[in-house]
Amino acid sequence: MSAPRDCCLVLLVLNEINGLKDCWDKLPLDQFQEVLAVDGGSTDGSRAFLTEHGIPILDQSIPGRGVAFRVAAEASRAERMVFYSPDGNEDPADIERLDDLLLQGARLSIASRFAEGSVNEEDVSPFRPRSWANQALTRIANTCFNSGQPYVTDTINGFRALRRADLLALHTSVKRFPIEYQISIRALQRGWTIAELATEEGQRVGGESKALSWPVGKDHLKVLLSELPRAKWWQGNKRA
Ligand SMILES: Nc1nc2c(ncn2[C@@H]2O[C@H](COP(=O)(O)OP(=O)(O)O)[C@@H](O)[C@H]2O)c(=O)[nH]1
Ligand SMILES: [Mg+2]
Repeated sequence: MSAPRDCCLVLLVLNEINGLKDCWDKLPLDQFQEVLAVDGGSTDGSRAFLTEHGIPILDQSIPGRGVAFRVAAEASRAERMVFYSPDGNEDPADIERLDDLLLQGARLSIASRFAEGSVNEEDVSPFRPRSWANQALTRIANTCFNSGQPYVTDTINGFRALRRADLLALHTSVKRFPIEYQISIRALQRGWTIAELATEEGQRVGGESKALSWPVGKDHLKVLLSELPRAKWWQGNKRA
């Protein structure tokens, strides 16, 4: 058997008992030196399920996925981290692939719902507001912050991996959902190699999405505005 990866598999959990039960046997837990759950305050039995399966649970003093990312990075001792949401949207088969991309030289790897060959949860419907908003925000991020990297097709999906020290060094500040957008923008600003794999996004298994479209969309715009002073053309103008 190969040695476990020097990588932490982080489970981001807020009331995901159905998703946890559904994906559990497909998670490559024995391949990871460390597996941690960050819980945003579940009351549906998710905590008991994780405890029964021997997974340490980290608590957050305030809710939000952004906070959860930092709680995990501060507690982990592994070199690399894969962030996984056990809600049915993310394919467990991609977990190790994301870490492989880091081992092959990427500084950030992302499971893309919009790369060629990928599937996203709205593909079943002709009306795809979430995909359109995601792709528009991704286009803006590339236009403003990507200088010479291949186009990043999904700057927003949370299913991703990076080195723990890199995550800490980005000094992220977002408390809620747009944490991934801030990470992607800051990685683009720094010219990091970003590798994507085409993923098949599944449908949510039970529970509810906590990402309400309009408030989350607004939060993404706020992140974008706060990062704009570091956009490439803005920096260019300042130097001129
Ligand atoms: N630890 C933690 N996890 C969260 C929080 N908010 C959402 N999550 C988890 O993040 C994942 C993605 O959330 P979800 O509502 O499905 O967002 P969507 O996939 O964009 O609709 C799920 O596994 C949630 O349980 C939070 O505040 N803290
Ligand atoms: Mg989800």
